[in-house]
Amino acid sequence: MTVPDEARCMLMRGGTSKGAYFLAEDLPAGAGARDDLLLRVMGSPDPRQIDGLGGAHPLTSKVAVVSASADPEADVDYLFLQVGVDRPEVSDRQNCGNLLAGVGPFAVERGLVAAGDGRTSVRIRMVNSGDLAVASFPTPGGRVDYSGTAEISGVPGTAAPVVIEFPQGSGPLLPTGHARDIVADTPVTCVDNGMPTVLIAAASLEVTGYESPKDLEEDLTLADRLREIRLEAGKLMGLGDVEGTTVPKLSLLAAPLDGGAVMTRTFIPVRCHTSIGVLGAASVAAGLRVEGGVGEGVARLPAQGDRLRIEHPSGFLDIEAGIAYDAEGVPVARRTAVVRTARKIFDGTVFARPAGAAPHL
Ligand code: NQM
Repeated sequence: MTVPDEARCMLMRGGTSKGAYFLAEDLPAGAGARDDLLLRVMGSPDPRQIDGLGGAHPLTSKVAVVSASADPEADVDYLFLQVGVDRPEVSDRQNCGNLLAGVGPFAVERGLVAAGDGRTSVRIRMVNSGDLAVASFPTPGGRVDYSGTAEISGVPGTAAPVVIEFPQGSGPLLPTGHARDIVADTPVTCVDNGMPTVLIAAASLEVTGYESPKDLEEDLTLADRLREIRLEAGKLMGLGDVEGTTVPKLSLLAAPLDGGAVMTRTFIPVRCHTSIGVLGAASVAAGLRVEGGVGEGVARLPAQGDRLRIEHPSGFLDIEAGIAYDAEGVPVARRTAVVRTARKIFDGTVFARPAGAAPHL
């Protein structure tokens, strides 16, 4: 297999994450050669990713692969790939709603979608889940404008808003079929509104849910407990053996501190998120509304409307996510909508570490 050592690439911040965006045609067609190149582009495996683009954290070791879509309901296909930081792994088992924020602007920048004069909407098929999303953003004069006044917690400054809407998702909202399960002696709600997530009241793990991500990551007793819950919940959710995978995520819930619906600490799944993922927040928001779920008695839901404020370690994320009950009384997700921002950081050619030059670990 001959794998190239360079590729056309755009580095973008998408929401509170950062990643390398590629046209599918600019990467090797086979998954083996593609992943080999991406690991070397990111500088993985290496905890510092010193010899590549990666930022030494899962939130900055991400890739978006974008192409024109054959689906008549979509303009582009978006495949998300999570590149391991200290492990030589590239996973397509999860989606990423944060990098999704950059996909529409990237599609316009690369000429896959023609910009409207003023605003552009791009219909995106998320290849990882098969679900659709629609992103709209300002394109004055037919060019993407990244500047604006929208503010999102976890990103300094302001930027142009990217409004993302998800019509109803494809899979079951409650993958175990129950509002509440007991997993490793712990009450949980397993929910999937775009991201398989296990909701747990922080108090049931003897933490407050207000600790810093660093303090939680250093709590080895907690790490063992979360690992045990995740492995068991993964099986119950139909995900099989999740030992080496990035899903399900785990969100610890505590009462809100600042007028929101709930405070969260989300494990993705080993590192603790410095904010919260978009689809992770969509799953938390929908899960809180499920009657009999573990959010009851912890969350404070607004009296009306679909809008919820999810508090997290660096602020909050406002999201519209409603549920309904079908004729059999099974909860199903309705439309989800969120505002993110994105920014082009560089556009050019990325030069990968040469094949075979693995870093010393
Ligand atoms: O849940 C991190 C992120 C994410 C995922 C993760 C995301 C989402 O913040 O939609 O965006 O959960 O691994 O980038």
